[in-house]
Amino acid sequence: MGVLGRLAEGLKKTRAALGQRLEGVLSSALTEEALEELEEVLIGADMGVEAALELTQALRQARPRDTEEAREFLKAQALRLLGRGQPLVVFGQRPFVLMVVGVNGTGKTTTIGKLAHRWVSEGHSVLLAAADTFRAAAAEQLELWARRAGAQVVKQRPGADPAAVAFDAVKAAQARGIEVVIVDTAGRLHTKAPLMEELKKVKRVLGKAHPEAPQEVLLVLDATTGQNALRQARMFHQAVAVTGIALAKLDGSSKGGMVLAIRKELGLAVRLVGLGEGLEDLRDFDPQEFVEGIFG
Ligand SMILES: Nc1nc2c(ncn2[C@@H]2O[C@H](COP(=O)(O)OP(=O)(O)OP(=O)(O)O)[C@@H](O)[C@H]2O)c(=O)[nH]1
Ligand SMILES: [Mg+2]
Repeated sequence: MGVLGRLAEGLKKTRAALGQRLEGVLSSALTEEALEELEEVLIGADMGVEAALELTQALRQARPRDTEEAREFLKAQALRLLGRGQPLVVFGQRPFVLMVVGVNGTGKTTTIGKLAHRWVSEGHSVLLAAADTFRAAAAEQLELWARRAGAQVVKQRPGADPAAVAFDAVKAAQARGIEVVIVDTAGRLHTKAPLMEELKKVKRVLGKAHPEAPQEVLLVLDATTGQNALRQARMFHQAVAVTGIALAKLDGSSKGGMVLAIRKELGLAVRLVGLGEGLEDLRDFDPQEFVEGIFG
């Protein structure tokens, strides 16, 4: 790892994709034509039309004197759009309950394993709820992560009601004085209404086990999916009021610009990024480092 941290390292592909074209535009006289090209470059980097327009418009008005000034201005605007970092922290009346949702295979269970490891390392007691009762071997996968992290698990037989597992997990945590419950849910397509209803039920039932629960609802998006992830986010947000995003697989993605689209178009903050498959490969999303990482 160099001067740049792991997040900026993970943004290597995004930076490379943006690379020369951005360089070309910024080093030209910023004519209207060049600004239009910039807009295209930003949209091509998955920042979404709205964020791309906003950044370009700001640059149009700023009339920077040279490339460096243009780049710094772009960074400042992107940073303004992102706002301050919002790390995911344990809070509220015990237990703190985090519900984790998302489409199939985005990285939910892996992110939960990494989070459990982090919170256990910080001295919290953690219990994982295997509310993915749909996929065979989902509970075993979660148990494996729990063992690695030093967390407990509550599970039931395959096919059990996920809301019942979630409820039991919170009750078990209360009985055992555990501080954190992380609820793993089955991957589901945002377009399948009955599955989204099931998710709403899990959330409702968590509220019956503990009046504050779930204190956070984390949507895990796959950073390699780009604009489709935005559609997913919209539907999940509608169903269960997402409070934050974890962007997994950023290490293999050239679409890191989607962080800006998520913020601008959905008003949701990326709180965590996944940078690999290991226990330690999770970082808080740091807007400053992100902006340096993509505009370099
Ligand atoms: N490179 C990389 N791979 C990741 C990351 N996060 C998850 N993965 C991989 O993505 C695959 C799917 O991860 P899971 O955690 O099982 O995803 P899931 O959302 O729980 O999947 P379902 O429960 O089937 O919906 C696994 O092979 C993980 O190792 C990441 O940040 N970087
Ligand atoms: Mg899973």
